Amino acid sequence: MARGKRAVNQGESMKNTEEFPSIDGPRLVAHLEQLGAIGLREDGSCCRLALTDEDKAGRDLVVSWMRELDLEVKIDRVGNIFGIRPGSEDLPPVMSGSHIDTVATGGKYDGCLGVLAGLEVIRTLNESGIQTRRPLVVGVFTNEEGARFQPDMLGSLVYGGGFSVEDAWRAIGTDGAAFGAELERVGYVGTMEPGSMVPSAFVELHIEQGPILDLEGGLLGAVQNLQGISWQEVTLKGMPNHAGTTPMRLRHDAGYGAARLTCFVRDLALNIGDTQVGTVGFTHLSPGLVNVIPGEAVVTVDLRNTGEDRLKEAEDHLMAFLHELGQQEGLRISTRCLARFEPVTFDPEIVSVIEAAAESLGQTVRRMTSGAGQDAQMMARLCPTAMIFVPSVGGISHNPAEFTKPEHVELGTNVLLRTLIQLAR
Ligand code: HGY
Ligand code: MN
Ligand code: MN
Repeated sequence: MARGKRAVNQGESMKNTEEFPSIDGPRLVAHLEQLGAIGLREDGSCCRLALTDEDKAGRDLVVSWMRELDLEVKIDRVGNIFGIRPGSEDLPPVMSGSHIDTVATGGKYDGCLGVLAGLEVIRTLNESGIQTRRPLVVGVFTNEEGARFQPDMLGSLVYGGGFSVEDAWRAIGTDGAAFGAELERVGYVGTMEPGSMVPSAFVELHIEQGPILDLEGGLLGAVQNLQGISWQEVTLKGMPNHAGTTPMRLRHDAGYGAARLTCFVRDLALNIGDTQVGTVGFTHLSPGLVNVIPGEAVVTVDLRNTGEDRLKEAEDHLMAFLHELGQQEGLRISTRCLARFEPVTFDPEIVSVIEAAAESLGQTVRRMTSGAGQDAQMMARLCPTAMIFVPSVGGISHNPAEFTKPEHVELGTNVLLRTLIQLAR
């Protein structure tokens, strides 16, 4: 049966509304606000960096909601949390979820929507007395953002088998703290073996974090793929010297090297074009004094592309540039890979079910690519996986202005409910 046809059929089969209760939108929005108040800063941003006290407080709140819903709570060896709702049969579960850690200047929706929407679906099923054939699980993955510990998506990467527990425990944060020690300090060292519970399917609801749905006026995205990510830390070592007495021709200025690199990354992305993006998000100059030529610079480079070959091409151009820059300026330049993930294609069947669920609610849905890294990209290593996107107003994210309208929060969660029930039949 042609995919589109099946989707319509599934859409037809989903039209029967008494099978599908509606979630309580205002209740979900209130929970997003309640979680968003943890780690709230004066500028309105959320700061719950992975495994900090704020992250612990968020975890404790979510676990308390899981227990209220009579879910069995399991925690794995890298702190991933799973709330498990039994099905009528003891089969591999259908899993949803996301992350609740934030970047240092985050919003209230990134990740949190996926976790709290999953719990709202379960709360609604409990209230409606609906039991699914398969168990339902809501997952909360550790350190998705990668803002403190790299690589990003660390918890789901371990769960998906792409990184060992030991390597995760050894990761050193940007503040010098060790992942394992922090996990112990916040009390989230579990005994469950990551990856031991293999779902039959994984569906993540997430804000788009980009401008497409908002600009196009579309309401929903069925995410079919996700771009590749390359994170590198570049260290440039020159010669610290007196800013007044050192002639320009004798300088080995690491600060100038960092500036050249920043401009190169932007020009590289523009020259490659299409989906290529490039960002220098962090630069640190030392000694960082007004009258000392910087002796050292540390710069992060984030390159992404939907095509693996073009991402590799961008990385090759970067390396060639750094080699030439080092020779021109007499700088010793080294790089360290912080994260490297190839593009991911999600499961077309799951995408079709998401489309059918949206259509059963009379909504239009467009197929999309995720520009952001997601826990779903790691779960796709284990089971059929796809994502649902709802609009981000102004395409803004990783910013206190991050906002998704309550009606879109509600709509996306109702699509998630129908998708999960359909998959858990
Ligand atoms: O960087 C990302 O795309 C994600 O927010 N970790
Ligand atoms: Mn996210
Ligand atoms: Mn994010």
